[in-house]
Amino acid sequence: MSTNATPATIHRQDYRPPAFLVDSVELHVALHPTATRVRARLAMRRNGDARDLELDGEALTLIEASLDGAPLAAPRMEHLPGGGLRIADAPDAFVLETLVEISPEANTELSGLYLSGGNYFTQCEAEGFRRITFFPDRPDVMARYTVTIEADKATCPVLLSNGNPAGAGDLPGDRHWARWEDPHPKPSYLFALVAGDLVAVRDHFTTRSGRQVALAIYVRQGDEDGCGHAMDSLKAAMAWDETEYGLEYDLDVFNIAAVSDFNMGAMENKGLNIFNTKYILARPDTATDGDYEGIETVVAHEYFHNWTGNRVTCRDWFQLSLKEGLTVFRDQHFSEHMGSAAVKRLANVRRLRAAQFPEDAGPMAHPVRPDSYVEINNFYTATVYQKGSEVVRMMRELIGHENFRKGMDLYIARHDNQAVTIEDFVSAMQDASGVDLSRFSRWYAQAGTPELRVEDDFDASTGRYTLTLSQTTPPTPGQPEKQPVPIPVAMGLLGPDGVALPLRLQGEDAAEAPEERMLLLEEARQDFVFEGLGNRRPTPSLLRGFSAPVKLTGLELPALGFLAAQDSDPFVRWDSGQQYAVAEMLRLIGAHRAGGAAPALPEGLATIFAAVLDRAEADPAFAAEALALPSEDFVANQMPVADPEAIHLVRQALRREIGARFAPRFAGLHDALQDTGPYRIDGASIGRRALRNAALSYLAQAPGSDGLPRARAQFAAGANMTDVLAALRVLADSDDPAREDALAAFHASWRHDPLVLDKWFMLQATSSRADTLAQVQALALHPDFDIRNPNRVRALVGAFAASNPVHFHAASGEGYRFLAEMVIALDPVNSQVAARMVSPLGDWKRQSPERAAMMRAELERILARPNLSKGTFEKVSKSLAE
Ligand code: B3K
Ligand code: ZN
Repeated sequence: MSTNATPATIHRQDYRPPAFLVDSVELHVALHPTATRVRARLAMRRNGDARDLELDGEALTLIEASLDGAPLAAPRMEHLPGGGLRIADAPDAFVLETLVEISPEANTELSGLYLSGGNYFTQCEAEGFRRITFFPDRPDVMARYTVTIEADKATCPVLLSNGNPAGAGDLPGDRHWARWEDPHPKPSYLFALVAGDLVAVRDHFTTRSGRQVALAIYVRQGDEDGCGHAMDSLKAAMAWDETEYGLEYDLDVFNIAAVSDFNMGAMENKGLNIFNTKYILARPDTATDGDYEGIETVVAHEYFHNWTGNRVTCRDWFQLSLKEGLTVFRDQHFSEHMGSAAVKRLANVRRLRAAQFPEDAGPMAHPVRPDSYVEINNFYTATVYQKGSEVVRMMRELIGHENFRKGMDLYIARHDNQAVTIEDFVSAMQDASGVDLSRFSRWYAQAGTPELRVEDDFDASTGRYTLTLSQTTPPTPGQPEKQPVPIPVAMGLLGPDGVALPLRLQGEDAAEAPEERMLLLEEARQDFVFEGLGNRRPTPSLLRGFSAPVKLTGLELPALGFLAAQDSDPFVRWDSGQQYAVAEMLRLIGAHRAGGAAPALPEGLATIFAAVLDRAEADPAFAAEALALPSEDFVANQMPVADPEAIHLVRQALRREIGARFAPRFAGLHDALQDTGPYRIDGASIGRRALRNAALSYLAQAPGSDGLPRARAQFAAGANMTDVLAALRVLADSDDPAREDALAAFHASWRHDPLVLDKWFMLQATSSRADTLAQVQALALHPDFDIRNPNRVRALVGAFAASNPVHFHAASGEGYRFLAEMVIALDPVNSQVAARMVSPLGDWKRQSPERAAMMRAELERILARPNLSKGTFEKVSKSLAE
């Protein structure tokens, strides 16, 4: 029996405006590791009929409170069950003063004010401010903040908060103070404070209207040499927001502080972004190309929030995608501009399919704008972020790029300094473009990934081609019936020779037939009739650029092979190759399960690979993507009942066969693409390294090849972390005699660099070797494993459970048990991270009955723990629902 009381569900429809507003906040924070004192002076006023004032609060010790100078006490003031405060009979306007004590040192949740490496940091989104002071902690209460921080001079030389600096001075007892004023009203979730022994890497930016902005990145001493890429990315993002959207920065300073203990990637606090060190620190010898790309994206993302999120914020947390979907769209667009646009696009699609599609098909499926939640932190999801971004992208394609820009201008002009809804955003787009978006809004309301099915018919005697598109969206929890959504389908038709055919829809003028166009599927099923094709039977190239977040089905192998080789659209070329590979893998898995012989490389697939290799050096980044077989999870998601062992066996066999078949070409690429000059982080250099390392990885699979010696040499050469890690991954997956030494050497070199050590954990957690599960269990007891550090937990536990399906789904059930034990151990320490770790266990419906029963048993075991956090409770109980 669970001893957990069922926590309350919050419903979107229950939204009510705040009963009281806060005009200004004066905070005085006297820092101390175990007894920080926070004095808050709130100028408040009534905003409705309610007489009683209710304030949120959590883990606060109240010292004193007063209203308009008069001390407050029971019975007028009472403590509420969750930790909040109620004050009866509040006047229309008043000043409320409270003094509380909190312990940053005891705060392992990393929400509110906490200590990391002796320095103070805050994290307030979504509901952390209530762990700092009593407050109406909801995003539609926007106030002006003045913050005074006081601390020991020696341990805390740096004192930072939001806005502009507004004074500093010394205090008796070797203490000092600093004041910060934020002129822009903001919701409490954007409050931030950083204090400690940090050093600043400085730069500056002049906005296009001439405002001088002082930029600083605060890091621990010794990390200064890792900030260059983050700083460059920041300046590029600031310039991009001006040229692309006309949006300038609005304070005198922009500060970033980096912290090793952080629940997620970064946080967009006004004027004082706080970042996981993972998304700031990078040197060629410590960070991979992927890390560099992540830094560029996340720095830009947080910067872009200054307008989409901070100046215009969310009315309530159901509107989260208003800021997150839009800001992901903005950062993806920026990154496409900074690198190879086509390759960035398909990498983002790959991520969407890996994370969001399964979420949409699983127990936690929810619309981009959810209808209810228990713990809002569980809804910072791939659906809200990535699918939300795809919805914005579709809207831009539907109304046109110019209208989209007008819509953004209108949205900001209308709602600057307001807390608004997704409807407000759609209305601005609709009003600016004149396009009716009411039906389109279903994308925000309906969960589940639509399946787009294609059928076609060609009449060579009339030159008429009928393309029939139909859509269905499977039921999701709480949404059994689905309506059709408008699906923009960017498309072309290829003639038998691969040349683009003119696209003339029935009734159109022959003179204006384009070679590419956007069809809009609005109904469940529609015919699109093309004319004037003569006797050239077309092959349809659909969903170019991934014009909608849907699953495309209905194309047969010959068409996929043809598109993979011939289409002009890089996304369709890549995707057709992937779909082809999935179809063949599913066939081979079926044959293997039926007791067939060892899987052999299908000739059609070999032809596609050969074509990719032929063109590899013309676009190495694209080739690296096209050479990657679909992941084991992706294949599993296409099966009614997954078979992790068979999938792994077939995928590994194909990798071996591909390695063997093309060994000389892989060896040639590995030689030819070796970097000679200094390490460079431009798109072309990244692409070359990606292709070279893809070649090495295949080569190492080929029996009798020199792949492993090459990996050893590449590891030893230590040119840069991208190449070192790629080589070490090959060794870590192998039985090579040098494996143990290489891992030990890597550990010895980097044991003092937490971000690099995370890679050491992650490589072992995701190894395909048979002994991986035992290794992972041992690593959880390693002295360098620290359950209080979220990066380390993600590197070992998260990577194993989410990215090593064959071992996580070990037939013994040990993988499930390991994850459950970690969740149980983590929940009382850091419930946000614990709840995130639960997801892989929720996938039981897709597994065999034996595995499903073991997964459910582990979920039940977690649920039976006393005092489970509401976040973990929500994830586990929803995961168990039939
Ligand atoms: N807004 C933050 C995420 C906060 C997560 C709270 N659990 C970072 C971002 O999306 O930019
Ligand atoms: Zn964001």
